[in-house]
Amino acid sequence: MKSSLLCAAVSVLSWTAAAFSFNAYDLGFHGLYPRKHFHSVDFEAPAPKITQWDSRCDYGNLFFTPRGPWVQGAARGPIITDPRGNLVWMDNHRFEQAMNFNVQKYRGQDYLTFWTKHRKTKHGKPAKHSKKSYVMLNSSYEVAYRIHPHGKKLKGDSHEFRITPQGTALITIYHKHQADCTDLKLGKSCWIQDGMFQEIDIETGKLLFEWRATDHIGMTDVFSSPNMKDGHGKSKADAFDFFHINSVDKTDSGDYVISARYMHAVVCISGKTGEVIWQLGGKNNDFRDLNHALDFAWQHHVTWQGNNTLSIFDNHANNVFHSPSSHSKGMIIKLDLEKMTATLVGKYVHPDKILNVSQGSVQVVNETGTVLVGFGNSPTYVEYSPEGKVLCAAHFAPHIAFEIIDFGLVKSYRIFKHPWVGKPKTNPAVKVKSGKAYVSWNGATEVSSWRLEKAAHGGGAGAKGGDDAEFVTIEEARRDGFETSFNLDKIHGHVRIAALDGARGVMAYSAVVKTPSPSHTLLWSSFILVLCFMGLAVLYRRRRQIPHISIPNLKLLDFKHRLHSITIKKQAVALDDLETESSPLLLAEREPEP
Ligand SMILES: *[C@@H]1O[C@H](CO)[C@@H](O)[C@H](O)[C@H]1NC(C)=O
Ligand SMILES: *[C@@H]1O[C@H](CO)[C@@H](O)[C@H](O)[C@H]1NC(C)=O
Ligand SMILES: *[C@@H]1O[C@H](CO)[C@@H](O)[C@H](O)[C@H]1NC(C)=O
Ligand SMILES: CC(=O)N[C@H]1CO[C@H](CO)[C@@H](O)[C@@H]1O
Repeated sequence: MKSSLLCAAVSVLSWTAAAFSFNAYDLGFHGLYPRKHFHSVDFEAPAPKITQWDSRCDYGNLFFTPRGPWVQGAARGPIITDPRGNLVWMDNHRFEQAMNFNVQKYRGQDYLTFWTKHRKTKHGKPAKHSKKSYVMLNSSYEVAYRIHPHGKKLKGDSHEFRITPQGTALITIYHKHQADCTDLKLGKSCWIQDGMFQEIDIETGKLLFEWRATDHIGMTDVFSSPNMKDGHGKSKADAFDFFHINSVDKTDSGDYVISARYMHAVVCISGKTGEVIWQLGGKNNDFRDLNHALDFAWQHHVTWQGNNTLSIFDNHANNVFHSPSSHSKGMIIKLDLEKMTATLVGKYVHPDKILNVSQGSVQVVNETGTVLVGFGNSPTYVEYSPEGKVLCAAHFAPHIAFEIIDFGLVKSYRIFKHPWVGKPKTNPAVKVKSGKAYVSWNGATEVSSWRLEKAAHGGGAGAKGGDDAEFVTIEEARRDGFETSFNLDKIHGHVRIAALDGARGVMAYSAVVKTPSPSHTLLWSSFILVLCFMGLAVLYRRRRQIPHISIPNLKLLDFKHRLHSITIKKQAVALDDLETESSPLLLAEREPEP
């Protein structure tokens, strides 16, 4: 009896050890969404764990949008990190919720593009409804274009925002209306969520093309059936999402390829008539499968790669109950449009054989030829060689939060990799704290070092003006990730920090800040000493009354951060848009409309 118990305990332990490799990160000791904090700014950046690395991944920056019930307050918003996970830029102030964050070219310039929504305010209070739009930020992180769908009451949906070489935007829309649902066995009239897309000219805002699923797709061609997540069709609020469009792209011939998740198909739509030209996968498949090229279901992010080639993220599952033998994967499929055959030319499986129900992306990184796959609902991404060999793998939440049951506590709809040059119009942020000066400059990609300078004449009113002549260089330091620090030992008076480019030219100065004067330091240290002494005395007296409780290894700093994030979390939850994250158990990534 005893030995079998022991045996069970040992096997459970070794399973846990194997699954989470017994490290603090994966067991959740750093929280269910580990974050990096800074002194100079109030950001909570992701702290990804990299489990595999190859120098071929040292290229560009990563663009993603962590979200979910565990990503709140200062942790939200669009995020750029370098390939090793160091923060480059985030904005939790203007864009608290973003999805599909990417870099796209428009008229030869790179823009940061994403879908976002922000809560309107009414009499100073957050209103019930939020405003949704697609945003393009230029290299100084300013809104250069904002795009809205055409049509009364049509709202821009988060699934797609693609800019074409012709300077147009492709967007998706979910439109609720009443329809004849006899084919769905839901009666003569039910509420559905129609799948639509529009092509809009970015410069003029003109609508160039619009397509709607119910005009061209039979309702019997889908694999979905009414359920809690997708609605039952009984009322507008309960409209049945029968089609689930989740990506649109344009082919070289001016037609469109869309991903219809609930059809398990990629559909090519005529740019002239809106008719279906061909369908890959699903009930009306037109292609002969040469090597498991049609082995996908509930897919996302279909991209036209040119030369009759498609990339697809094959989710392969639609609910948490699934067979352990199947898994999600990135796929590259080559079509022959004369012989009507489909060939699988690339297959990208997660090293942990992840199977995930929603979201996800596949990007062929043009410049390196690698393939970056984001696993959507699971907070992990992997970069592969074209042949499918895992080069780099990382996750931004502990294994414990997504390997056992994955309720999407932390996730990113898609993830992309691109080179990016950012030149913010702000100034570097500086903070003097505990004998150090901390400096950072959100989004400034061209800073290579920092220079600490001191006001020459002991500071005072003159120093505030920031006249160059009055400052002398004390020290230079190479940029060290997002935030760099200088020791201020024996430096008294007013200081400022200059951001230097590769040629050591000054790009900008921080504000001028005062370092604590020696007399103050002395005063404070004696005051703190007295406080400590008093504290000790009180503790000593208490100890004789109550039993001793030891708190193992609790760092004061951690505690402060935790306290801080709890306060922020509370505020954020109160203000949070309940539409999206109130039901983490409903694994759909779509934005149910109010
Ligand atoms: C970015 O957009 C803002 C606002 O439209 C504009 O003032 C600024 O000049 C633009 N910056 C660049 C580098 O294009
Ligand atoms: C396009 O595909 C054909 C057939 O697979 C191949 O021979 C050709 O090299 C490809 N062209 C490009 C530019 O990739
Ligand atoms: C891909 O990269 C090549 C050079 O590496 C460039 O000529 C081409 O325009 C790029 N294509 C896209 C779509 O960015
Ligand atoms: C929701 C869901 O299917 N999550 C799965 C993601 O992948 C891991 C690894 O296979 C599974 O354990 C989760 O259940």
